[in-house]
Amino acid sequence: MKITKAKYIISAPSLKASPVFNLPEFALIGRSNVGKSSLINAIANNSKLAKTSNVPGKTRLINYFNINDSFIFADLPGYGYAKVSAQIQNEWQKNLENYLLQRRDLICLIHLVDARLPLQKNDLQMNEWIKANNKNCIVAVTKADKISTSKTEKTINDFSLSLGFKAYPFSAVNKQLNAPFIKALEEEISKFTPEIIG
Ligand SMILES: Nc1nc2c(ncn2[C@@H]2O[C@H](COP(=O)(O)OP(=O)(O)O)[C@@H](O)[C@H]2O)c(=O)[nH]1
Ligand SMILES: [Mg+2]
Repeated sequence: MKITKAKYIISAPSLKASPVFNLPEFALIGRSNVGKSSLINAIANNSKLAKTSNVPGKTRLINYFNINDSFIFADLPGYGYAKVSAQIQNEWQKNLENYLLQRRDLICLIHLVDARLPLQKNDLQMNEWIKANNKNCIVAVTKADKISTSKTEKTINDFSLSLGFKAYPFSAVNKQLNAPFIKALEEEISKFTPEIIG
């Protein structure tokens, strides 16, 4: 897969406000700061496409990116960000669940976890939810450049076993590590059958 174009499309507050693209869609889920925006930028070969920062944003929006006119990345707000009111969190939870359960062309969730950290409580909660709802999912183990090469294989296997989905190393810094992840995306995309319109 050679990415020649990537474009930010829109930020939507809910499923209802989301356009239908008729393209296979991947949703990026993970804690704030795990590397969701960096993953999008790395795949898109555009360091400015999705905002990356150390300061997690407060905005609860689904950010849609069109990659190569062949698939969509939906960047979801990171979980584990406590500085919003319980009411806003509950509201968003409903919105998010609605999107994850009803979005027509959502073919696969990408659950991002940090290679350097043990699975956190909210990672495990997310994983339970994904399994309870029978969602298709792959795990991206981010910041893989931060762990020694000799540990990578075991780390990936451990994540895969703990979460019950295939896991792949990912690095926005050392892109050579990303080939198996990209291949997994391609495999998911190849299973997509577009809706016949008209
Ligand atoms: N070393 C390294 N740092 C990363 C990687 N991915 C993200 N980061 C850093 O982690 C921080 C959070 O990344 P970001 O993509 O904004 O996370 P998000 O909140 O999940 O969107 C930023 O400082 C990034 O530069 C990676 O693969 N390797
Ligand atoms: Mg982000």
